[in-house]
Amino acid sequence: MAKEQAPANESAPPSPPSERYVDMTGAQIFNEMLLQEGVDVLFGFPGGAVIPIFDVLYDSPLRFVLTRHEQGACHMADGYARSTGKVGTVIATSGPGATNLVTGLATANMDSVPLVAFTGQVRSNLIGNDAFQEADVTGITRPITKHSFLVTAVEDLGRTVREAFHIARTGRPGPVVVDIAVDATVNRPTSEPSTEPDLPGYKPRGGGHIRQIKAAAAAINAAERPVLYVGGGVLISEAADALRALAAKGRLPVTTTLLGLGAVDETDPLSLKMLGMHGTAYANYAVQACDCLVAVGARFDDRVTGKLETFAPHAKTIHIDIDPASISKNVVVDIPVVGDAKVILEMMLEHVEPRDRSAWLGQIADWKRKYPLGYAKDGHIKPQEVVELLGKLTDHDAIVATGVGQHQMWAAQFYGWKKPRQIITSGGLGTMGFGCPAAIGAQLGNPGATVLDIDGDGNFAMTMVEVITAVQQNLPVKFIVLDNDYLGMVRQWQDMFYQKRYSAVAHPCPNFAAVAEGFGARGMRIEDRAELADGLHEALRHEGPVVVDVRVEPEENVYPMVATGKSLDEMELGKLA
Ligand SMILES: Cc1ncc(C[n+]2csc(CCOP(=O)(O)OP(=O)(O)O)c2C)c(N)n1
Ligand SMILES: [Mg+2]
Repeated sequence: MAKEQAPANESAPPSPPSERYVDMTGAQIFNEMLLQEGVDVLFGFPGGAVIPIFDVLYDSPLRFVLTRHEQGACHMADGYARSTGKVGTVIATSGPGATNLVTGLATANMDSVPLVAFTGQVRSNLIGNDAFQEADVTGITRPITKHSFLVTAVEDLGRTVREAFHIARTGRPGPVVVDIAVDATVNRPTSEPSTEPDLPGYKPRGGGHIRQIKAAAAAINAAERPVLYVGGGVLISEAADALRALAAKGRLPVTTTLLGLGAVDETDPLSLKMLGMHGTAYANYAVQACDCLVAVGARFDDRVTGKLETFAPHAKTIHIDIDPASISKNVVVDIPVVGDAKVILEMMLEHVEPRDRSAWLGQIADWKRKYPLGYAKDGHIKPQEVVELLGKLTDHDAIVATGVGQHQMWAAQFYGWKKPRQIITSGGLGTMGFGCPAAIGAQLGNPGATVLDIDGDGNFAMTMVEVITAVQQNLPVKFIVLDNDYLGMVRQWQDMFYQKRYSAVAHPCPNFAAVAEGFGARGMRIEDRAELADGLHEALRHEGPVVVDVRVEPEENVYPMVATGKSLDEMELGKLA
């Protein structure tokens, strides 16, 4: 645990450590920069090249969270960042410590999550010599980060750390690596260095162009069947209120991507829930029938569009995004608006007019009645009913991390989302093992909140070692494993497209409850529907971390499903109740 800061002596102020960076070691400057940036939690794992930094952390008011694996640390920083909107921070040593961050960095990069990762590097005069625990970390991480820096001189350290935070949190956010040669942490600067960011070539966009905004509003006003298609960018830019106001004023139905869940309250009649491969039938039908599609902070991912050539075939498309590289990348759009979603939506609100859309909304209500999300509640416990119950028992108000697979889709479909930053999930990279550590990071950033990890057995087995971290940090995360003994999503594809030839998907698991007890957490195992509601209720009431191994129907499939290469309206609907 980090130490408490020594209380200030009011009568006779102690001579403070010099405030001049020239008197500090690089490691002390590093600590000072993190404090100035408002960092309160740093996740990570030590090693030779970062011992000087850890020596300073020993006395720092920063809370350092020692994880069991660097991948866990990176996902924790990610969960912290997604759930709070602040920059997450992680530190690892050179070589293997740094390479263990790679999956976490790529995960954050694909989902535009602001992270700063500090990695130790070998002594600067040894770089390139195949020194012990040397890896070309800036080279390895450049394609999977927003930016990466190598610091070899202590004079550059403070400024570079601040530049990293600036780049991570502004524009389209993303992960930034600062690779620091060990001598830059041990040495003191030769003269007083500036710590002001100096990035003349970096100019993130602000608000959008008024002409484009007016054109977009005019297209919406002229439309008979508009749909708002909302991605994670809306949550990142804190634009949910503006979006809700716009939808209400224009009577505009809203569908969201996986990362956009929570941008609208799903109980609002204007909500179509999620679209895409496992989206609702009514969202997909609406997109295919709409005459104006307004994409906000979304990137036309292939899991959303299905067959590109037939995606939203009748629509005039408007695309609001802060990243100009996202515009017309997959779908050529009619009206691009580049800039911050919140600023643009607030401006658009003035120009979008109230319209009677009862015919269109009536059609949508009809689809909702005909094709609701559903499942048959027979036989074994169904994974969908576990998610539904969790939604009810937590008043749809918990922060929910997930792994990747069937359970992730059921969480998305059945929890009942109502607010931003509620779902913490790996959308772009689809990283198995994300849920457990991300939930821990989210709990650290939201001490009073109920935080769940709705996980799959395969995912949980990958990173459940971090339950030990939750125990040590005394974090009351509820890990709910939808345990179907299968790598279920892969099994589903083999079931539907490979004649049930189940190759390498049977995934017999340990008794997760027993393992959890071994880790010092509470463990529970639920096999019977009769025990389900009480069991979950008890788990939620438990004050510490708890792992609930829920044995669910092994061969349940996720529906609706748009098979690869099919259009959105060519869904397999399955047995919708
Ligand atoms: C690191 C990683 N490896 C492999 C995959 C491919 N994959 C996606 S879902 C999945 C199965 C997940 O199994 P489980 O955790 O049991 O969840 P379920 O689908 O059964 O709910 C696999 C192997 C992935 N997404 N990430
Ligand atoms: Mg499974």
